[in-house]
Amino acid sequence: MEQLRSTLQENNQEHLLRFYNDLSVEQKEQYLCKLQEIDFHKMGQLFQDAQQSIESEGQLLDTFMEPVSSEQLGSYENCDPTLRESYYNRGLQEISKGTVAVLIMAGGQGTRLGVSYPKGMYSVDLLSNKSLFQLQAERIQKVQQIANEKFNGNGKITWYIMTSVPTYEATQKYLTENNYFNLEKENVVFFKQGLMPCFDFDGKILMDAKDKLAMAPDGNGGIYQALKISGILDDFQTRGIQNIHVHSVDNILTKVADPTFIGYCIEKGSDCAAKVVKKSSPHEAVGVICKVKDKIQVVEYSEISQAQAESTNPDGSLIYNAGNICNHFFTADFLRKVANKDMQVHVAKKKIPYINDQAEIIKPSTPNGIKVEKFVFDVFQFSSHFVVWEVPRDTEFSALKNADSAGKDCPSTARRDLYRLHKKYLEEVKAIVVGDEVEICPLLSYAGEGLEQYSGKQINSPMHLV
Ligand code: UD2
Repeated sequence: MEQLRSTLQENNQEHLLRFYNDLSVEQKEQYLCKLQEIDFHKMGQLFQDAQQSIESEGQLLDTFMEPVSSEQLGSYENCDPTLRESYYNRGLQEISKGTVAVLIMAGGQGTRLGVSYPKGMYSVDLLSNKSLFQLQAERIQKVQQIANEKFNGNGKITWYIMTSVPTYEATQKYLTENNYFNLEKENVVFFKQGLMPCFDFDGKILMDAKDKLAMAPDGNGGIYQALKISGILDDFQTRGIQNIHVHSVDNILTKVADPTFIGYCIEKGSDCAAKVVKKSSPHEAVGVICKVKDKIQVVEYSEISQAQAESTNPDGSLIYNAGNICNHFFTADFLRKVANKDMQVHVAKKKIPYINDQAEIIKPSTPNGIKVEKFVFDVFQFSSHFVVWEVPRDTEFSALKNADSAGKDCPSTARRDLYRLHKKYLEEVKAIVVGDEVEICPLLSYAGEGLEQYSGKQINSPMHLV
């Protein structure tokens, strides 16, 4: 106890013991254990770094930012169709050999969307009424079937689901109750990312109970430590998994286990890659892939300065135009390599419920502290062969971030973009689609293939093809 007290004093955190004497013997024991798990010196360091990045407001980055060189940018649209087909087949071949896994980052809390349950469970009111998780699980089944039929294999895609402490229970319950949407139970693996303490603006860690620190998920960059601590890196080894497609939960168009992307990365000998789309506007809420001090990285939309975001080439196109869509490829070896790397932290000013000196719960109406989180893309600098794959927005990206009142990146734009894509797939096989509400079940077609039966046929909206 004395040693802990002096550690807290050294790090200006002794206020964490101000309710200690009010606790029962059992509460005291549990609280001390939790405090001992925290490296207060490191937390103090994190806060100093955090302060610096808040004050610089993106200026620090400006002076060192450069666009990525064009030869590092692969592009679906500019790629020779035969070469693209070979990437697609290479990806399918790896899936049929069982070396491919999908890892969905599902720890985010759907605050902006305005729901209290995990976003993967959200339905954007499609004709099928399917949730994001169901669409993703069915895309896995379909691409697995295509791969095994083509290469006469029996490969299984393992679906790893990273949740945070707040999203674990609901996610696990939802997927088990829905029988993993017919994926085999042994190929669905849940694991949790870590938590980080929340600070007030003076660097003091907040408490949200007499025996509890205010904690928050450590960001999607928590994945690397979580993979190690949860034994998932060993599970990759056991299952012979070498290629992992890591993507966000909240993009309704995600090509889950995308064979073309996976094949491209493997053919390029890449250990780490990112999918991008051309930004829709200078201030679109996506990070940009660029170089900072000659190291590849993503500068997040919340950290780029307005000047850089708006800077244009002579032809008027944005200089920083490679919009990160939270859709990555890693080899298992690379994930093992970065598991112990100290990651940069990012800060966000937030409204954090806490208890005051009278132990009353305060729910602030304005930001009262900062949350510290790690970003998944901060490991790109450790890659020995980083590549970028640019994809068309209309076939691969429609983010679900906000409630419909926002008018963009919301349920109605997600629903609209999925219907538009599926209508395009049908018109590509010369079907005549009357109206706009047409949905194709992923078990019928993964990405527009296998629809020849509709050639020349008229399809009247609303229509759900299964
Ligand atoms: C993310 C990207 C941004 C852009 C945008 C596209 C990061 C850090 N930023 O911004 O560059 O690609 O998406 O829509 O990736 N998540 C966790 N644990 C956490 C926090 C988030 O698993 O602690 C997951 C979350 O469930 C989602 C993904 O990471 O699947 C993106 O998270 P977000 O919504 O917090 O990121 P956003 O939209 O600010």
